[in-house]
Amino acid sequence: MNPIYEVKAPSNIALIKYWGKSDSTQQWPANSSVSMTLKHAYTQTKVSKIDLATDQIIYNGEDLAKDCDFVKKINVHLALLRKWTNQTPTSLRVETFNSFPSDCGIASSASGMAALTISATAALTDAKSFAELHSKGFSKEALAHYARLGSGSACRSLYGGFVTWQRGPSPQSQSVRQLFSENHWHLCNAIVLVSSTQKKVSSRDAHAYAWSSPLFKPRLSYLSERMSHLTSALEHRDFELLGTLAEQDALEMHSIIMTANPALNYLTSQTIELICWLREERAKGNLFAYFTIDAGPNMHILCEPANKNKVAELIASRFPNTPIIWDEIGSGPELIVHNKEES
Ligand code: 2P0
Repeated sequence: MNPIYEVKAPSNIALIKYWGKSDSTQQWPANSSVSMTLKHAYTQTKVSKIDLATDQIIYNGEDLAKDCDFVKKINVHLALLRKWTNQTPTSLRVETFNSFPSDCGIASSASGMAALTISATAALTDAKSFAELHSKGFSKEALAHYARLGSGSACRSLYGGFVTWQRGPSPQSQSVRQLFSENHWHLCNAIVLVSSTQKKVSSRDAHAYAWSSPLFKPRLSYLSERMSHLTSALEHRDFELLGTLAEQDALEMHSIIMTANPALNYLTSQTIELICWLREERAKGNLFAYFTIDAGPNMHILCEPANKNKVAELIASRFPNTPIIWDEIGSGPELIVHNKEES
């Protein structure tokens, strides 16, 4: 009777974006980044050992074909985890579910790779908690390292609250840590769902083009300054400063994407309309909210809880047909182990 190792890992939204890599094999980012861990946008992954020759991958209830890209990506990551845990011959059943639309700029690869890394490592090592994983040599830091190899932004989903992924002076010295816990500052995040269509060019490909934009090197030259201002905004709960920096950083990332070779564009005319609208409402004093946008068309509106109803009301009156997914700062991943008969 094999137990089921279930992990709920959150997505995260970057306030200072990871964009571009210095070394793609070692997943060494070109810059350090900071994110806020979410609560309701998560991936739930259940892993158990099976007596079959190959792995079984089930995504949102569907038994996926072995040759689809999603399964291939999971297989590559499972091979890495088997090697790390020294459990090469073990086959696994992986059942995974996203609480939100995938591949459209809500960081499903972050929550997905974090959930897969923790659940598969726990299953392969028979560890029933993070403490047990740690005692067997699989610390959160080490799990973040392996999650990062699957997808860069996934390493930040190992922790709750506000999290930084520091580039460090070499690929080996990069690190991930919590800056402030979720109890430090309760922020809300309204994901304005402009489109839930899968994006045409993956973030992975787009990262590689960053270096060809003339704006990329100038960005890298002053990011450490923005990072220290952002850390100070978080420390002092200075929402205006946090929002100003998050907007600058998101627009800068999209400017790089749009001026790279090949030039890409993740924004739509509705995203631009939303940007103009939100800034006008803020200038008029109607809305104390700021935005950020990941590698997709959807806008993440950041606000403090006292302004949540006002944000919802104004969006509903100006964009009545656009769905909103409400989220907030969250506490990081959870690991639960079930015996098969109770699952
Ligand atoms: C981030 N994004 O900091 C940035 C901002 C999207 C926009 O990291 O190649 O899926 O797997 O390391 O993590 C999305 O890219 O890329 C991303 P890989 P990933 O969240």
